[in-house]
Formats: sequence, C-alpha cells, structure tokens
Amino acid sequence: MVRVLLTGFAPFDGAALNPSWEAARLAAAVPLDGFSLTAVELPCVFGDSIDELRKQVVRVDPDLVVAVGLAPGRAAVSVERVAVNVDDARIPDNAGNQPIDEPVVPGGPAAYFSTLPIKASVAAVRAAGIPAEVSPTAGNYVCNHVFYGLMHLLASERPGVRGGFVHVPWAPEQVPDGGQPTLAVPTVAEALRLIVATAATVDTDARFTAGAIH
Ligand code: PCA
Repeated sequence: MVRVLLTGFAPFDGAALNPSWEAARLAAAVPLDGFSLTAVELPCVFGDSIDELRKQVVRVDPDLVVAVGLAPGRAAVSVERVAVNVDDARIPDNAGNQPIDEPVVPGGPAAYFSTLPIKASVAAVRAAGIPAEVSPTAGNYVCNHVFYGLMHLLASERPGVRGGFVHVPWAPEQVPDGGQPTLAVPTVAEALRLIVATAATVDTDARFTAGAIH
C-alpha cells in the first residue's frame, strides 16, 4: 500500500472556494488500487500552512506527498519544477501577513527541485486528454512557501519520500464571464490521481522538451 498525502488550500483573496482543495478532496474520495489516499486542507497563511503540513506528514507518514494550489489564469494542470526560498507576497494572506523578500527557511538552500517525475506526470495527464504542462515556478506566495517547506522537510527529515507541487486552473463556476481559462474540478481530480499513480511507479523521468521561454 502506497500512502499518499494530498493537500489543497483554503480559499483566499475573497474567493468562495479553492479548486485545489475541492480537487484534492475528490481525488482522495474514490479508492485507488494499491494506494491509501489522504487529503487535507491547508490554511492560506504563511507559516501556519507549513506547520499544518508538518503535522499531517507526521500523522499520515506518507510515501508520497502532492501539494496542490490554485494558479489564477493558468489553463493547464501545472506540475511545478522548482521551489525557491523566497516569500514575496503580492497580496496579504488570510491572516494579513505580507512578507516581502523573506526566506521561507532562513539559511536554507536557495531552491529545491520537485522529486516527482514531472515530465512523466505531464505525459500521463495529457494521455488522458487533460491539458498539462511543466511550470518553471510556483511564484512567491503561499503555494511556493508550502512547496519549499515540503521539500525542505522531506530533504532534511524524510529522505526517500517523494514530493512536489501541482498548480491548477480556476474552476468554471469561478469565472462566470469566461474571461479566464478554467478546468472542471473532477477533471483536475483525475489528473491528480494520474500524477499520484505515475509518481509511485516511474523512477526515471520521461525526457521531452517542456521548458518555458518567458
Ligand atoms: N494559490 C496561491 C496560494 C493558495 C493557492 O491556492 C498561490 O499560488 O500561491
């Protein structure tokens, strides 16, 4: 049995829902052969989010952790490549914190790579007809904060546990005017299950071009 911890985020910036949590919850709600899936919601708060993540890692003792967040405006399931050691918040978090150019972990390495097979994950999601991409950055807000905190925790205390971060688009009900790209929550949940299954079975990542030119 592969133990998997999936995390999503609470709504933020005045939104009524966060599709990352809806999708993580849905992904874990249906049994997956050979896996035990646990989904938890993290607060959209610097510091508290990592504290809660650590608690859940201790509780679940996972073999694999996939953290998920909303990336407003993105059109595809975005498998993140790298977490950076910087908090630089464009808007306050749900507790009113707005760190500017502060390290996530003082004295920590500049960055951590995801230990998910990011390209094999993208290929598996695309093979199911769901748009997916490798993303070069999770930004500098609470998602990157949790991604960095997760990778730091795994690297320093749980070597051998795979982890990474996936950003997802708005849910369709959040964009009634159709002005931004969306992806249905059940589709995102299916993508998360494919990423979990891929991360549990693929050791050597796929090799195809998926880099970004900004
Ligand atoms: N998205 C934000 C934080 C929580 C979430 O779902 C981000 O991308 O940082």
